[in-house]
Amino acid sequence: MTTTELIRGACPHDCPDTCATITEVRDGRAVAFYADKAHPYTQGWLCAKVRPYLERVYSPDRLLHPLRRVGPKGAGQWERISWDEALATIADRWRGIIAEHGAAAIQPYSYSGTLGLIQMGVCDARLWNRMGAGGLDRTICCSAAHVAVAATIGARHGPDPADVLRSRLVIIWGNNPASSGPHFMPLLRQAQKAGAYVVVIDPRRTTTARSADEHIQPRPATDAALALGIMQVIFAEGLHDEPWLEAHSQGWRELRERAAQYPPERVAQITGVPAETIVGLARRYATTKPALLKFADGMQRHANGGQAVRALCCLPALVGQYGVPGGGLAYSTSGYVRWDAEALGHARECPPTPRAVNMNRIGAALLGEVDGPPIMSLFVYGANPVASAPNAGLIVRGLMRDDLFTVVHEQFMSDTARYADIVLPATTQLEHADLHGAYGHRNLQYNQPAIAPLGECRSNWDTMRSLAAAMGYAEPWLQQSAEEVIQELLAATAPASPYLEGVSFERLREQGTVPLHFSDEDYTPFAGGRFPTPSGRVELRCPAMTAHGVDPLPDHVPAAELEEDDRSALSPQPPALTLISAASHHFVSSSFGNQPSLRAKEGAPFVEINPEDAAARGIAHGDTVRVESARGWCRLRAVVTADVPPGVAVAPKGQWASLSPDGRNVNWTTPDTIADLGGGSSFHSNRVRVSPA
Ligand SMILES: Nc1nc2c(c(=O)[nH]1)N[C@H]1C(S)=C(S)[C@@H](COP(=O)(O)OP(=O)(O)OC[C@H]3O[C@@H](n4cnc5c(=O)[nH]c(N)nc54)[C@H](O)[C@@H]3O)O[C@H]1N2
Ligand SMILES: Nc1nc2c(c(=O)[nH]1)N[C@H]1C(S)=C(S)[C@@H](COP(=O)(O)OP(=O)(O)OC[C@H]3O[C@@H](n4cnc5c(=O)[nH]c(N)nc54)[C@H](O)[C@@H]3O)O[C@H]1N2
Ligand code: SF4
Ligand SMILES: [Mo]
Repeated sequence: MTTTELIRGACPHDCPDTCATITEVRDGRAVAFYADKAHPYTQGWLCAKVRPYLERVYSPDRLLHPLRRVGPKGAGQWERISWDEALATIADRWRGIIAEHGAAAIQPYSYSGTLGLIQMGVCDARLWNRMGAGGLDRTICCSAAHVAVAATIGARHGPDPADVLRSRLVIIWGNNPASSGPHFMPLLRQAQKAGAYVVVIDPRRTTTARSADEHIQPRPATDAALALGIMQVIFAEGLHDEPWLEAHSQGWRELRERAAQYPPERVAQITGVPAETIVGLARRYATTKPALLKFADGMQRHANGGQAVRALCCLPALVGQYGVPGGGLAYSTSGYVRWDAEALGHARECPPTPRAVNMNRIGAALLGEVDGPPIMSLFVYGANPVASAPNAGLIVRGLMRDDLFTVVHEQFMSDTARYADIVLPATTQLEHADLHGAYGHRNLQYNQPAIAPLGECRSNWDTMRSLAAAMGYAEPWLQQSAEEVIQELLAATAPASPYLEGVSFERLREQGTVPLHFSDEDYTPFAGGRFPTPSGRVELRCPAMTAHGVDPLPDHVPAAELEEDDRSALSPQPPALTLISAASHHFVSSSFGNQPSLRAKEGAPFVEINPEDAAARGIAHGDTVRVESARGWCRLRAVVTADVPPGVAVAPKGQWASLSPDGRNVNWTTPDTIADLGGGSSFHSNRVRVSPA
């Protein structure tokens, strides 16, 4: 008799929602996949991307065996080899490179194909530490915000998303949850129905903006000015919460002086937002409570993104909203559990990391921009830099280097895998174990493997273990099972973490989802005005910023590339546009960008352009256009729409270059300039010319 097993899991993709999933397994095959109804945030539904997950798992395009390149780099000619041969080849090459250049010349590159503690976290640490390989600064997504948030309020602590039901005002600032974290939307709708006023601040009229009570469209990269303008009005009209600021903040009088430089008229000039709108928003923010300010990482992917986030983090303090249920700041909940670093990486038993490469500069680094030896081997896993990292043309040039030995561990023949010397097949979430925190809610989830690995696929961790053995590393912490590593991490982390009270591996395995533990005192982040900063206060003036080379007070520093005056009096060309390339609705970064049903829904790669800008360039709706920056170009289909304001264009990230008609995607144009804080990315500080192709 055949029985059906129900296996609990967690969605591993880079999304704040970290949904709880159920896989139905019969005769070793997954036959159904759906949301866990018991999970408080998943609420029994999955997004359009992940609902058809079995299409991904059982796709005929899955890589099932190791491959060796037999033609020129990038030509797509492969022969199948065994894992033993692949591992021996890699270990041989690496030993040679280590002997000649040192282990710094071996560069791992990984990011958010999976957010699992094991497959993303431990796999970024143990093997590479043991080897003394080159470090990777994982800066592509959110590092400017992480530094700004940590410096200002001390930790990425955030409310339970359901607390929005207590809010009377919700300002969603540069965040598009309708696409990027959809489980927030039903709660937002419910809050709005109960009378909360919803404001969206985004240059683009997004799906989220469409349903707001008010949509404010600043010019890209002017958010710090807008926030300071709001502060100016609040201070000037005496609407600030002075007793709260006195008791719980540092530097509010200096911030008031800084804000005084941003009266509404000046801010209107910088941001393009009318002065009355700024005054209206400031008054509303200061007088409607509880007021929640929610932002995410999209708005900080600018050259000045760090300071913009600093400014946003100051706002709730001015109106005394930190620590108020339904008020405060909703950025991320990922800071509650800080996994014990030593258990994660065993760094103390290893040589020091010789250097680190900022992943935003991977193209330049491959072409020699490194301290010390050149990168001689690149090992990519859980990432697709050719599709997702900035200035892709430069990355491809780097990958074409004859003397570079590239290994890519992937589920699919991605834009990046195409340039590999060796391709290794990777498991999907249904085929491996992992533990997941979330950045949009406050639960831990265990992902139990539902089916055996397809073909010869191995998980990231099993691949690391195999590589460790091939290199002759005998440390037991390079050979444990994923389950053992999870137990080690829980045991090492729990004693110092009040939020892990009552969490055990047994409970996780049994229940799938276990909520973090909150006492009445710390249920609401920063309750009582307590902040885990050096001063114990919210640091409006933040001395630590000086070490980052940034003003200790938030300020608007224009994003250099966006300020270039490219209108020559002699040139008949229309001016360049600012190109935002934020989340697509049907992909997660480039993940899913090859899934036929989702590609059909997303449509051919497009760029949105305002009717005025289209007319000035002789572009009609549906035309193929050339989008070109100082770095490179790509061709996209023009969508002429008033959803984007004049001067701005929008081309979502995530399309695969190799599946696009011109073999390129939007990242051939994006800047690899480093942002003002945390080595962050600046994808959207991108000046492009758009012309008929
Ligand atoms: N469907 C889907 N979901 C995703 C992803 C995906 O690719 N697709 N990506 C995932 C990842 S990796 C992340 S980090 C999160 C990101 O989550 P979000 O930050 O919500 O997503 P983004 O679309 O990157 O950016 C949000 C908005 O910022 C706006 N924006 C850009 N520049 C500015 C600016 O200067 N000022 C303001 N105010 N707004 C600006 C964009 O127009 C965009 O609508 O989403 C995750 N979820
Ligand atoms: N233009 C533009 N580009 C952007 C952004 C933007 O706003 N604009 N946003 C950036 C952001 S926020 C992010 S987070 C990055 C994300 O960039 P990346 O981290 O490179 O993520 P993806 O492009 O989704 O590629 C992940 C790859 O990992 C593979 N994968 C999934 N699970 C596993 C696994 O378990 N093992 C292995 N070995 N492979 C696996 C998938 O098949 C996929 O090809 O993209 C950035 N790129
Ligand atoms: S991508 Fe996000 S919304 Fe979709 S299933 Fe995964 S966690 Fe849930
Ligand atoms: Mo991201």
